[in-house]
Amino acid sequence: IISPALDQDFIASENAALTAGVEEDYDALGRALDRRGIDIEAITRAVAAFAVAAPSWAVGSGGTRFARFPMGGEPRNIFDKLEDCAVVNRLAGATPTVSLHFPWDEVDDYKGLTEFAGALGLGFDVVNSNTFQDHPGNALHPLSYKYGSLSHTDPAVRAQAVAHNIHCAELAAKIGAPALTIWLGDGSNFPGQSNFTRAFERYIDSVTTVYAAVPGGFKLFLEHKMYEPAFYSTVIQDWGSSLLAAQAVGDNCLCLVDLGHHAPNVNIEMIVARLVHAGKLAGFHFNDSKYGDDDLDAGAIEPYRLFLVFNELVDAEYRKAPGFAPSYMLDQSHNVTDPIESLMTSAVEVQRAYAQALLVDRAALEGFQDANDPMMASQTLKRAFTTDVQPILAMARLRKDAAIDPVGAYRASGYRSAVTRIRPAKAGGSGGIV
Ligand code: PSV
Ligand code: MN
Ligand code: MN
Repeated sequence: IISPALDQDFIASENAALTAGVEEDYDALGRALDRRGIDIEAITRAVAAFAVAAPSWAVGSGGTRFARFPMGGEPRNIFDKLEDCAVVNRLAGATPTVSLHFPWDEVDDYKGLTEFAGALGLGFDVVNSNTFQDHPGNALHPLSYKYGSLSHTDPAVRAQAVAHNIHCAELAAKIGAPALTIWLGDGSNFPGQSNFTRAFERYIDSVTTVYAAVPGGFKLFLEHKMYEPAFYSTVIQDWGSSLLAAQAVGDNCLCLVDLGHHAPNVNIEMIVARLVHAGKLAGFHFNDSKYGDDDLDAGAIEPYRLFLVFNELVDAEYRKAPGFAPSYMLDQSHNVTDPIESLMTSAVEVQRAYAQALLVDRAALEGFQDANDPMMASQTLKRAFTTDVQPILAMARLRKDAAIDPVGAYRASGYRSAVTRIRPAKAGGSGGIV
């Protein structure tokens, strides 16, 4: 598609009216940070270099198990999805890669797909397998996953799920993706339905078989989730099970943290610290939630928690934690917003949390911790969190030729109406996640 949303001159003209204000605010913030001994340019450089992958599955309207309300111009295939992701990256300047989901995003020609993405300025990040639903008509999935996949009681279903994951790793190699994330829905709905120990052992055995088949250096990420679709027990329900499994499988098997996959009130930032300590932090699926796996936009509900997660990540960077190189991805479902607007906003919120965490005076914090001064320690974090870093984020975008105001520029571009004219309307329906 040829759209102003992807056009440099259009973005520059949208930025023109806002540039003087950004420069003024940036200079003022620079002086204020200088008084705190912080070089604003160093922070802006780090923010500009920060990237988070966009999920291919999030550019269509989401839904709940009750209903899905489609919007206009929903992507028909992975090529349309990549065009939408290119708009997200072009305007917000923070999502240069896309995470694919197989078999949803399977094509015949991966060289062509990689070239198509490259022409849009996009690369590929970690890929995802899917054995949490059946794939009718797909010859590689003749057996049902109704009662599980990698941990299924039937060795034939386990073998099918193993083969699918190996296939996904092969596709990852074709597009230059560095890792495969395995999230599955395996679990049980009734006490007694499943033997916890035997299911876990079957799971570890299956993942070990996948691991043995993938090339050296390629990573497997295990994604835990407390509940849903299974409502009594889930095989990899928390970071403890995830860590035990990753340790049993091998060095290149790591634990992925999706922010929505925990019990309410769980201290996620502490889980992050523990996984860093164990050298097992794979990375993140960023989103936000109030109740469960709500998949709301990152930073929409609990921005302080997002900041505290980044505080741990910056601390690990600062301490030079061995092997620390997490992958950052968004994983959201957009039921009532335009997904392009939500993804841009979320990418900026994740960047914001990173920028705020970079402002923490780490030497002072360590001093307050060692001196057992909880008030000053907590104020040190709050001081960083309450600093308005908006001018840094805007300046980083301006310097990258992205939009100072991504949502404003997107609306002015008319992209949604343009794709609504080209792409046929999709059905709504009574439920389903994608
Ligand atoms: C499951 O809730 C999840 O977070 C996993 O990451 C899936 O791959 C993704 O959603 C899309 O269904
Ligand atoms: Mn996820
Ligand atoms: Mn989820």
